Amino acid sequence: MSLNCREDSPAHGCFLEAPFNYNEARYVIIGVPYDSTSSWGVGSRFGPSAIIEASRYMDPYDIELDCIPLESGIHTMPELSVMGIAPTRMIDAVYSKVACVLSDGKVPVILGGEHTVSLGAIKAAREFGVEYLVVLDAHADFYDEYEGERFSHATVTMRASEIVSRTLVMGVRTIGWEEKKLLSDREDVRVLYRESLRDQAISEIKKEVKGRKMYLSVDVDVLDPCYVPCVSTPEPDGLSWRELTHILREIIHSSEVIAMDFVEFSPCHGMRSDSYSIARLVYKAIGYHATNPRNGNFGYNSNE
Ligand SMILES: [Mn+2]
Repeated sequence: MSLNCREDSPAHGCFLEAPFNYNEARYVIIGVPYDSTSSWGVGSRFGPSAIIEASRYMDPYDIELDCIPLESGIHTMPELSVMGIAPTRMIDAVYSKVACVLSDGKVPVILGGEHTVSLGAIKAAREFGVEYLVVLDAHADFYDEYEGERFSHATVTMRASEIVSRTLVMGVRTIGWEEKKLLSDREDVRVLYRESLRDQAISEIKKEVKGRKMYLSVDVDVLDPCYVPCVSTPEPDGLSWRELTHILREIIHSSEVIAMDFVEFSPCHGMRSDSYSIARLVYKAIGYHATNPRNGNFGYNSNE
């Protein structure tokens, strides 16, 4: 495996305008501008740059955590050049980059792009001992094939579940009959529908993931479209900001997340609030990670 992960900072700017070089950073932002298989609302190739641009306007102090997670070091890599290539080649490119960053002991934070970008990252994480996958998504994405394609935004969780031993999908509020049938044959995959995401279910999940090495994938359409209207397939009755950040905090503080992604954001022209919200969400997740006593430098006491 090549160990040359270090590259110059990108021309389009860095997350939070952070001046950290690769060697001194704990977290590495990897933009994957790819949207070849979306069926509706193509444009997630512009997601990574819109999130990074919006992040420049955030204050790095986190009120909830009472610390500056940025002090752990966040480096932004140049975007991967994957637009227009076949999904399998894009997945290979993501795999190589993420494996490289993991082998340097850093935490890759992938910004999509459509959801298929996760597959390369999950494959890399699997080689670093991850057996457990948590996906937050409005959609089950559990088709075996979609429009003749095995690697598609609608098959991504099915493909991902073939890489890891255990998959948990949270926040689903739309699913096909065929997907439901495929799921009923799979004891290793659990779907928690949107309406069952109550406190009790979340504390059960917290126990289940405790101490486990984990990959976390957030399709931002899990949020209600009032927060993030510009996604490939917006679905009503999504999670509120508070519900989602609560779930992220519980999962990230209980388990050992080694890599994560935020996908499916398709910025709309002239709208700034949702790219800002996603930048904030990415930074929140980094903050939760940095304040997990197993991972971080901040000694934050979560209420177990
Ligand atoms: Mn989705």
